[in-house]
Amino acid sequence: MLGAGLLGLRETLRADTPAEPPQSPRQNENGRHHSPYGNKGTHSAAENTVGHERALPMATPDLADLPYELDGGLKVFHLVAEPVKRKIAPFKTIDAWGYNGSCPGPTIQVQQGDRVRVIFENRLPESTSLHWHGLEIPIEQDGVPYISQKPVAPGEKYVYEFTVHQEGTFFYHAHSAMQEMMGLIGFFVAHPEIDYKPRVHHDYGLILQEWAVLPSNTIPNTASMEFNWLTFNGVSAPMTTPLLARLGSRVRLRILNLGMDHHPVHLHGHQFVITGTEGGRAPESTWYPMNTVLVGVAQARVVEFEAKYPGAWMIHCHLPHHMMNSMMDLLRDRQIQTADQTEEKAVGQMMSLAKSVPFEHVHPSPVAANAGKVPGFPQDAFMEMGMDEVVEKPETYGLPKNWSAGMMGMMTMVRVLPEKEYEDIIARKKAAGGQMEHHHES
Ligand SMILES: [Cu+2]
Repeated sequence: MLGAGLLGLRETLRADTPAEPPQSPRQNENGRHHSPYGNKGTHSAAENTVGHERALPMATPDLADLPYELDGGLKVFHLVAEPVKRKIAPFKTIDAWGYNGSCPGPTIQVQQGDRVRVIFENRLPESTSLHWHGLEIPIEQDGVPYISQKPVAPGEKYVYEFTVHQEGTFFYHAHSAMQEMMGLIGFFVAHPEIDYKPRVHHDYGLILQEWAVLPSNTIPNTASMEFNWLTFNGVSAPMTTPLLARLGSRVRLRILNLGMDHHPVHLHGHQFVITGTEGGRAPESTWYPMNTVLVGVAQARVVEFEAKYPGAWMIHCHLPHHMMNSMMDLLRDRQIQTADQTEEKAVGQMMSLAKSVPFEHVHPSPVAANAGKVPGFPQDAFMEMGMDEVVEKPETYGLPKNWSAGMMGMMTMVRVLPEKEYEDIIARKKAAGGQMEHHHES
């Protein structure tokens, strides 16, 4: 089962962006689009997308899809809760909890109307359960310890089975507060029987999480309110894999939040509309233009926009402290020192980090000769950490040199690319093929 599962993961990782994306948005709208996802062996969400009115599967960058097997008409998934080592930044790996070796867990995608069975196994050191957030299912399937079921003890299995009559962006998670903060969450997307209009050409999912991990520690402090690591799909910028969109295409972004804070997620250079919530699709009469959406705890917000302008456009939480990574690890056991800082000392700090993770340290942006005499200095000076080579992947190809110095914390970008450049990166992704897992694994 594990072997088949891994195979399935590999297949679905490639599905990150369609192997043969629609030739042009128009062609897709005409309904000529057929699923590019040929699946052998295990099935994935793509299996049911052949019909021309069926939705594209969502891609979850830096995470895999959960494959399933068919038992008659029933889709059978296997989920294992277990401790997971997750590399959230090139120089920071944490001990989180997740599912099937992944934190957040792999993405489950089904069709509205599907009958679903999830064979769940608990390999955590304590009892847990699985809650299906937002799904209208019988109380026995609700996954709340003591209320709707006996907690699943370590080493035990439990089978959930239900019919998904809804469409929308849902999630699965442990229904125990501290376990949620250890990372036990994943997407559960139910695609509509007939695709939403207007149709989109790219569909991406982002899970927002926050972590309190002290310097030289690897275990999140789930009782702390001082979060120093902020992640999209389990990685901090600049490790987040950029989203790709063809110029002129329509893009859907599903943003899900499970943590202690609400995150105002901002998109640069474009306006979007909220087309759905954790409760399903929103009627078009409710759509209005905006570019920052507040994604509250336990909420999902689905936004859509026309990728009209070429460029690398940021998508990020706009809370200032969420636009940074922990700077504390720079000096291992000490917080970064910026008071009485000289340029020489600042560069020295960066170099000490560069020794442990080889990256080309680009000299920080210039400061004034009298900087030290100006009250308040320094603020962002000395904070840049360009590490382009360390986080290089096909999706970063062609970005301006030292781009990674501008990426920290809860940030990613959507790269709106003209046809030729888009195809070039897709070709590079294909060529990278088997090496792709390297970037996605913890
Ligand atoms: Cu935030």
